[in-house]
Amino acid sequence: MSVLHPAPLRADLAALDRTLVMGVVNVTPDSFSDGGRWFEPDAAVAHGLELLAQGADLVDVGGESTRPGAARVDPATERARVLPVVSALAKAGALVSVDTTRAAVAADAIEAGAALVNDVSGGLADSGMLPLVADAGVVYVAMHWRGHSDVMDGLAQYDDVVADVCDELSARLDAAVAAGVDPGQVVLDPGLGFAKTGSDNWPLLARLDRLTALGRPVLVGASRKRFLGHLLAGPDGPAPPEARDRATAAVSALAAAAGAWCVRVHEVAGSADAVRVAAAWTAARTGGGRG
Ligand code: PMM
Repeated sequence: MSVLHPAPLRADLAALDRTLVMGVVNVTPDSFSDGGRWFEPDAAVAHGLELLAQGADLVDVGGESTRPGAARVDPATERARVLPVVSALAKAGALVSVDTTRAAVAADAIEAGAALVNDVSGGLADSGMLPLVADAGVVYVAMHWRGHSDVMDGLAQYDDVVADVCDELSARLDAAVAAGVDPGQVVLDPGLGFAKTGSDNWPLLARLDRLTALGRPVLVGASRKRFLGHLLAGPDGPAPPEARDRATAAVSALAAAAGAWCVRVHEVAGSADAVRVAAAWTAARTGGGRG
């Protein structure tokens, strides 16, 4: 087995020797990539099921936009957006992750069937989050973060972006362990686009080995992000979010080949193929060729 999985992870997924694909279900009116399309609970549930049918291994349900500049939603609104969707998808047999920085929302989502907590603040936004994760024993994604979306663009100052992000994530892992979280529960994420300039994202991808060297599974969320829009810019300016899916799939292939545990994507089919290509490629290199 070359892919390092966190624990506890559902047995069928823990048995896979490839990078997993997390499909994004944003129950928000204003996400940068798909804002508003799945805002009604029924539409969000149907979209989650469609992503699973297209090959997602798990789905990530979020009710608060983290688009650069976005204002916060209140906890009651966030809760009302995510809980019915988490509950319905979990009941349908999906492995569900909840994308929240709030401990109370995470606790209710776990109660409703979520098996993962995806916290873009890595425990910094809510002091109750790490104790909750320790207590609940769920998989915890700790993303690199320096501040909420309304201020994060001003916080993109690094001496050496790869070293600084690794140091800050390492500190979040230490904080989680100090709060009683088992290190085996923790997944680390470089937080592409969060307090990062466009050019900060590429070294983080290119040196994913520095992040995997911290000894924890790594999640990569490049899907439809601004830096891909700039990469693919034409005469009319940056490519729009929906035109970034092929580039996202290319990142998924490269991230998987570099040892990522999971890729978080809006368009699943391309990345589902990409992670399988990377697994066959890696297996052949290590002498265990398949297919
Ligand atoms: N990016 C977004 C939201 N949640 N979670 C993790 N772990 N990593 C990410 O990179 C990440 C995330 C922003 O994208 P969206 O608004 O399209 O969901």
